[in-house]
Amino acid sequence: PEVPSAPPGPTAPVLPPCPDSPPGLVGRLLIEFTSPMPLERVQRENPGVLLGGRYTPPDCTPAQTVAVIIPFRHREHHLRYWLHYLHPILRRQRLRYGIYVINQHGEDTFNRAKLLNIGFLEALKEDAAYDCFIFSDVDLVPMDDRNLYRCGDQPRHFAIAMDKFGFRLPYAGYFGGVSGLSKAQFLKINGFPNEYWGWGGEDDDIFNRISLTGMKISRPDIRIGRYRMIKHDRDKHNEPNPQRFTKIQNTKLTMKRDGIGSVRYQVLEVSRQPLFTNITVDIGRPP
Ligand code: UDH
Ligand code: NGS
Repeated sequence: PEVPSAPPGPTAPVLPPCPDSPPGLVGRLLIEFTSPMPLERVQRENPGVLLGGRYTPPDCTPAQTVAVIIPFRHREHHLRYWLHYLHPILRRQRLRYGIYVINQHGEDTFNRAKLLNIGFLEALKEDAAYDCFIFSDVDLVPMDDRNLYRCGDQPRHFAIAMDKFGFRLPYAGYFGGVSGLSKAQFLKINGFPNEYWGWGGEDDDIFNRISLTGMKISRPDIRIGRYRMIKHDRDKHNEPNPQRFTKIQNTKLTMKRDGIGSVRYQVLEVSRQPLFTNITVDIGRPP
């Protein structure tokens, strides 16, 4: 007798793979930070974003799942602009993504790279499917939606033509602002350093880790990797780190012991907001 086939009934539609070049992109964007940006407005304008800042394209299946990690403390009004501009861009790019704001608790010295390490671990706890991690400062907004926030076969540097640097790289090895690594690339370099307290050098250490493990930075076209930075004064408790110049000379030695395998912290709160997941962490203080 013949084996009966599955009965007809509601099944999840199989969506085609998302295209390599998303069709709905608009190219160059007008970015400004003058009009006020209430969070209620940003929420109203992004109804398709799910709780915690998650999004999945309705019409295709993306190849990757992207966690966007933002190091954060006391920059609420920058975050509102960032969410206002980035959600529509990421949606047009047909990404499956989630937004994670890693909020440093307390007033001790800021530590950007340690917060990014924590973002990697905490995003994976939320969803083991994340395989691409985009690390973005909260004050950087891309001026062109063809700058696709996804990972490739080499670590990616996105913020290569910032307005404050005259739309050029400040130096060949610059890896600051916005960068992206696949899970495998991130683990290959033992993640980011945890021992850069205060401003500067941590992005150069990450660049060293990538070079030392035989990888090469990939970058978009200079006409596409353009960014506006929201102007701001120097933050409190993020003074230039006087140790940064010697530390970046020693990446080869330190990267084995200092990285994703050695990050110690305590999660104080995970709060799923309409447009992002806010994770408040105690990361300790410099020794
Ligand atoms: N960040 C915070 N809060 C802080 C410090 C840093 O959220 O208190 C985050 C934020 O995502 C920021 C990123 O860390 O975008 C990088 O820090 P930064 O903005 O201080 O670095 P940047 O190089 O500025 O942009 C350094 C001070 C520039 C002073 C210029 C005065 N005209
Ligand atoms: C380098 C810093 C980087 C920093 C870059 C741009 O000198 O961390 O300037 O800084 N490296 C060291 O200090 C060793 S910026 O002009 O954005 O303030 O990202």
